[in-house]
Amino acid sequence: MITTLIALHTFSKSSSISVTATLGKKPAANVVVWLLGAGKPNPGRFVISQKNKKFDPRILVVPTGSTVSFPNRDEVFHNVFAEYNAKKFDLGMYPKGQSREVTFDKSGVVSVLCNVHSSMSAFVVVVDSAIYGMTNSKGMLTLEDVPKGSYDLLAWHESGVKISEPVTVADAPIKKTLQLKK
Ligand SMILES: [Cu+2]
Repeated sequence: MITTLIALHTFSKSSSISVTATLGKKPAANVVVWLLGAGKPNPGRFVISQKNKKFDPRILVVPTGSTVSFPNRDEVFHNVFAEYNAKKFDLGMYPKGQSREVTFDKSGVVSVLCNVHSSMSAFVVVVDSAIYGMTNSKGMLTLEDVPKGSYDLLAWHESGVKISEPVTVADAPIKKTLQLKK
């Protein structure tokens, strides 16, 4: 049994990266983390609802090429607009039950707003990566099934902080602490 475990360990082609993000001395939630160079992005379909005059989820990470729809689930009209790649997109005003969508074909951080309600704000973080995630309320995230190799580990927080650190994945799982601010 012990022999088998050792063999599996030796021949595994991937490992994991556990990230803990802190802001000051507190855990930092909703930090978007991704690996550059670990596979091509696999685009998908995502949803950001407009409910109770809020975008939900407020922060979304998607691989490049993904389409995000913005259904209005409120009784009031909402609008969705943003600057994206120095180009403004504006989905206009639309009522409950309607949805409009945007395809994000280039990486970057998109700040999404509603011109009816100035308090409404969301971020779509578009990443050129197949391996990405977001820290939980404890500031933690584990990226699983990372192929062995060297990458750039990138992180983004809505305060504007960006972090880029080299990381090399070998046999053993890796633990990384990202200090967004001391
Ligand atoms: Cu609105």
